[in-house]
Amino acid sequence: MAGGFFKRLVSGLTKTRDNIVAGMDSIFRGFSKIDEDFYEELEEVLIMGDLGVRATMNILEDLRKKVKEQHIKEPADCRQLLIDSIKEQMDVGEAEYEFENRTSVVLVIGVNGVGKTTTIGKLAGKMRAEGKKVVLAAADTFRAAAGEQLKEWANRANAELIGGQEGSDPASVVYDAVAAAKARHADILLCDTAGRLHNKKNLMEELKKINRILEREYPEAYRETLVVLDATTGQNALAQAKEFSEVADITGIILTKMDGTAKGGIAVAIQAELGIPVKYIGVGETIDDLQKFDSNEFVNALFTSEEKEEE
Ligand SMILES: Nc1nc2c(ncn2[C@@H]2O[C@H](COP(=O)(O)OP(=O)(O)OP(=O)(O)O)[C@@H](O)[C@H]2O)c(=O)[nH]1
Ligand SMILES: [Mg+2]
Repeated sequence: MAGGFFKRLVSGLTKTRDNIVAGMDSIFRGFSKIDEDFYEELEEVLIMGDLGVRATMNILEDLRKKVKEQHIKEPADCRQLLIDSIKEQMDVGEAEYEFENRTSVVLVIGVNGVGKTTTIGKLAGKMRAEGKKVVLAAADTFRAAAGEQLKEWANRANAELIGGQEGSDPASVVYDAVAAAKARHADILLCDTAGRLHNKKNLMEELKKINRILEREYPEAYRETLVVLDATTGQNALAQAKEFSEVADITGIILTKMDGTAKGGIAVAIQAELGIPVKYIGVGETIDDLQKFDSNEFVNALFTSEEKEEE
């Protein structure tokens, strides 16, 4: 099971593990029987670990039921039941990556600073490495340096960039980018958007406009709308995901800054509460720091100690 990939995930989740699993294990060790106090302490660890209220309640309910049915007496015997239950909570079916194999448009949305532009750069790098033709649309015309930043990523990834003047209409940038993507027979068009729209109504209007252009100009393309969330913001990220799901048909989530955060449990909350798959996680600032997300693997990595992995 080792392998560099899993090892990196295990090591990236160190703080989250210290936050959640260490707390759980001390409860399993500290309690001699399964009573109300035991459940209450577990609840606190799960909530503090950013698993979210709903997932926490479901997990505990499931645990109580299994403890009863299987006549479990030892707190330590609950560990595996909890792991299984967390996995069940996160089950949203297998994440689909069809857009990677088809002619597609990926719209990347999220509030400012979460890592949209960086993630697009990483995705572009990944697709280019697979030999795909990639076009980037710099549809964040709101922030002065946004186009330049994406341009650097385009150079790094060796992808083509279509941009517009600062303050120009993002939908018109998307229009131009679609034309370019068609002319060059691109496999994938990645659209960066502005994170700084003053309110929900503006955001909704802008997304609507962009979607209209895509539907009209590029109906043959497979559509993917990914919301980028900063894992270090914990419950705030969950709230953002909810807001975006009200204004857009989200097909997946990208959780960034999973490296070094203690709040990785938010991945559980998002899948359990919203039923939207986390498709990628960002684990650093360089072009290679984007990984596909698999919840089983995530939970396994969370409950594996680094020492054990090295044995
Ligand atoms: N450690 C770490 N840093 C990241 C990750 N993803 C993005 N960042 C950093 O987060 C900061 C913001 O990233 P951007 O890509 O500019 O975020 P954005 O959402 O495009 O921001 P706006 O365009 O201002 O809305 C940068 O310093 C990135 O290097 C990640 O997975 N891990
Ligand atoms: Mg940006």
